[in-house]
Amino acid sequence: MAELNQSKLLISIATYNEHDNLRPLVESIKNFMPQAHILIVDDNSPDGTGKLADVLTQELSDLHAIHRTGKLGLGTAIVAGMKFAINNEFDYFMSIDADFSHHPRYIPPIFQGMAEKDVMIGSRYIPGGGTKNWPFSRKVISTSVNYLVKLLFWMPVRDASGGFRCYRTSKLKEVDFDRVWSKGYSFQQEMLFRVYRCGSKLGEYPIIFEDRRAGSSKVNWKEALRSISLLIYLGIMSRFKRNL
Ligand SMILES: Nc1nc2c(ncn2[C@@H]2O[C@H](COP(=O)(O)OP(=O)(O)OP(=O)(O)O)[C@@H](O)[C@H]2O)c(=O)[nH]1
Ligand SMILES: [Mg+2]
Repeated sequence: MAELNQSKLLISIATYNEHDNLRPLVESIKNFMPQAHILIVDDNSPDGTGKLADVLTQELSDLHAIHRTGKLGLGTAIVAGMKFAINNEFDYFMSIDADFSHHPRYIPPIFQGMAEKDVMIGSRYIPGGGTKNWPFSRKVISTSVNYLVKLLFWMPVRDASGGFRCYRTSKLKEVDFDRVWSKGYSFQQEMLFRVYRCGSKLGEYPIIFEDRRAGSSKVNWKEALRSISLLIYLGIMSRFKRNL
């Protein structure tokens, strides 16, 4: 445990139109994990989230911001954060949504889990975990996608689609980011599969996922269908090809 306490953790927040959530989220993360550095990856949000990120970097030490030119997708925003963690010699990389669906109170126990694992997942589908205020349709789709992923990839986890995760950076270094196909929703499953193939030990910690606090939902059903097709293709190809 002493080793974990002395290590460097980067907590990365991808943002698109999260102005009203960002400041309270950053304050809450600092409250639960004062020693962590925070990175904001903003895609030129029309609501001024990027400008607020710059204000916060002036106010707080250990806070960094990456500004991209336009909405390039959550997957590529997380990869940008992972590359930042690698290039700046962080030992651990954690991703968290900006809308309080992933409550910062879970950061310490998820991080503690890294003492024995290479990836820790904030999990809705192990005992103690769950969802709150989620429409029935999203519950059904999320559960079905997780069954499908289990069938396709045989990974020893119950929640392969959640984005509240901590990775050991040394394992991320083994992943060839240029080979990652997903830019949208399937990114979480694909990245998990890629680190798992590198021999990572996966762990889960139960979380209650709450629907977003502020801002509007950006769910895109066309992208969801595209992601499911991509996962099916990747799962089948992975049986035949080592070099994906
Ligand atoms: N930088 C960046 N962040 C994004 C992009 N799309 C989504 N995000 C962020 O990624 C996180 C997850 O996206 P959400 O929109 O909350 O996705 P969701 O939880 O499936 O759906 P809702 O909460 O209903 O909108 C949030 O912090 C978003 O602001 C993007 O294209 N670029
Ligand atoms: Mg959300």
